[in-house]
Amino acid sequence: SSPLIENRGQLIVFEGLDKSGKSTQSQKLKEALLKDGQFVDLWSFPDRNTKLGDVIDSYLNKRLELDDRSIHLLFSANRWEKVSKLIKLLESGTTVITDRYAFSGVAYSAAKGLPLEWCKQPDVGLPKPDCVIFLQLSPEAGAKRNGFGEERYEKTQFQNKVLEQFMQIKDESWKIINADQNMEDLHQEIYKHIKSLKKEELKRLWEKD
Ligand code: NYM
Ligand code: MG
Repeated sequence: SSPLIENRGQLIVFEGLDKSGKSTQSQKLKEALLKDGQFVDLWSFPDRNTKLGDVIDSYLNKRLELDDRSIHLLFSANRWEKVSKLIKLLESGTTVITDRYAFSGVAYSAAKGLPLEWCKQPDVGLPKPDCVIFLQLSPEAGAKRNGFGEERYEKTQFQNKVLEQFMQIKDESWKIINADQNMEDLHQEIYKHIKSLKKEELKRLWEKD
């Protein structure tokens, strides 16, 4: 492949239900790749540190009510406001790991009953991840983990619906991993998979190629 492809950073996305271990595992992957000498940035969506993110945080903490479509578009806008920085980082050779991305956007909104195709549209054209690590954990196991139930959406029945939607939107770039195992084994499995990825040209999400 061309030097441009060889030198670009990778976009690695963690997805999964609430409390599936994404934050812990994305942090551990970042540390491992840094140790290998790579440039790595760790992001999360929603990014609650922007003005839009502040509104999203209020919604998730039930201080604010919004129409389902309105909040869906805000989650997407919260990704788009960071895209130029994301592309700059990838092109300059930094690998970006994100804790959630557009797949959460679609899965959580579609689980409310919004049409799947409608849900995808606002995120069409975002940088396509080189890999989506999906941490699979049963909603029942997630519910037993610390902190579950505090935010909007953290109800076992709803999480089951979200899981169904995630399974609708997965594609060949997904690696589904059993998250119900110890932290270190899980990390090793993820790390090995990431190391096996071939470098390819950066594509865009949900565009016909
Ligand atoms: N969420 C997250 C959405 O509903 N749409 C989105 O686009 C994104 C990125 O926000 N329950 C939901 C999923 C989570 C919640 O995320 C907060 P986290 O990673 O649990 O802080
Ligand atoms: Mg959460």
